[in-house]
Amino acid sequence: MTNSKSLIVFLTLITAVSFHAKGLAVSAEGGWKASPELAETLTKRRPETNYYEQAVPKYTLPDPLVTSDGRIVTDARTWRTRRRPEILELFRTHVYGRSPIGRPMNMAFKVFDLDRKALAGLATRKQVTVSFTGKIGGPKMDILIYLPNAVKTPAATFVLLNFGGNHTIHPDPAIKLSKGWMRPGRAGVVKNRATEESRGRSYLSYPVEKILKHGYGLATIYYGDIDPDFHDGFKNGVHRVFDELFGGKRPPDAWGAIGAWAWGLSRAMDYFETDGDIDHKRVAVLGHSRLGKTALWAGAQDQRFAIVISNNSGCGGAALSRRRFGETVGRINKSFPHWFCENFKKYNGREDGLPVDQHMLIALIAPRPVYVTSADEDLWADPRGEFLACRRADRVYRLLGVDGLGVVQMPGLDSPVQKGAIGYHVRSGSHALSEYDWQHFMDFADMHFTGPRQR
Ligand code: GTR
Repeated sequence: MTNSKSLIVFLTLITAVSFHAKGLAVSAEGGWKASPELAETLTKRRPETNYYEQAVPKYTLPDPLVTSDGRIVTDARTWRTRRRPEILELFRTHVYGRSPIGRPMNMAFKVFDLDRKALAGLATRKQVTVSFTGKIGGPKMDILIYLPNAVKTPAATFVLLNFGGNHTIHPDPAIKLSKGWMRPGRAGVVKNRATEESRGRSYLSYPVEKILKHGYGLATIYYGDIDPDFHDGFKNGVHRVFDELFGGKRPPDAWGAIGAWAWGLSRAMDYFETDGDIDHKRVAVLGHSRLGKTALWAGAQDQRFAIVISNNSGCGGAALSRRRFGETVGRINKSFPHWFCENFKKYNGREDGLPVDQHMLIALIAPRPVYVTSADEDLWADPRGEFLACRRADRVYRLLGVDGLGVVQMPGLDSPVQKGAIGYHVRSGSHALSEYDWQHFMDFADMHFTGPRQR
């Protein structure tokens, strides 16, 4: 290398380092920015994906406060009676599909485990089988519930679906080992079935003791109980049984897997309403990633969920589709053809044609509190797109008389915004559900549930 060449390399390196340092300083003060180095690395891995802010196309979002026939919504009543139902219908028709409405007629609950001195006396543990049709051999799910013994019941409770089976969230040997079909690649999964090896393997994402000590209950369900996460033409899980009840035909707006998982969360809520130890008026539904998309859709449809939390939900979750940053509609429908309804595929590569965008999904939750998180390294899920969806939902919250997000600028890294009914943070690190996230969910719940310990 000649001297002048090495000088150029040296100067470029210095500039890159100072640019990076400056980038960090800027994000601490005035808003998070994706690391350019990370964007470059990810682009090399997936050249067809956009990871650069400057390459986000110009787009116009549909206005949550203008009805499809052009009327401006200026009062809460018109929102509730006209615009909200209209938006809900649009999401059913074009995105997630239509699920059976309400509680199935013969659904039955069976508490098959009750231990009031679980986890060395810290908790009451219950395990409940929900038989969706009440028929032997019919589809069913198991709910694992831990309730804090130190607070008076009924307890405010977090409910979430899990990826690996209930037994993966904690080493407690009494948790029933999940028998359902599992996606390959998870620790302790052999031939698509869980083994004892997988017990407690996901405990880092479920700080059970911490949640209980804080005064909250925790309920969780293996998502594959409701619908196994692979494309089988909707023959297994709850789809087949309930599709049959509706004549066996699957129209282009029939429910996909996310619709089914969200429906399962509502069935868990049906159970909570019957359990005197759970405060069903103070249930927060949450989920990570694909299950974050699910939590948002569950909370949007079922207003019994008092708080809704989306962790790194990305495309088809909290992120605005029109930005086409990271995962896109076309990409997600290709990788996971069973998640959304058939109609959603019409918008592959034509996001601007969608009559909704994801800020309207958040608006459907209003005025109930909603918390959205992103992770610094999770550019696939488009952190800025997730923040912007919150910001664009803010007007609906304000129309309904509550403070929404309360900020215009994206906050810096690890600087949560938790002032109003819309909470948001972008945390250091990668795509995951972490203890940091839980800490902020609990703080947020304390604020909106008037504190679990004051009872
Ligand atoms: C990815 C998918 C994301 C997200 C994630 C997950 O493969 O592209 O939309 O849902 O899976 O659920 O872990």
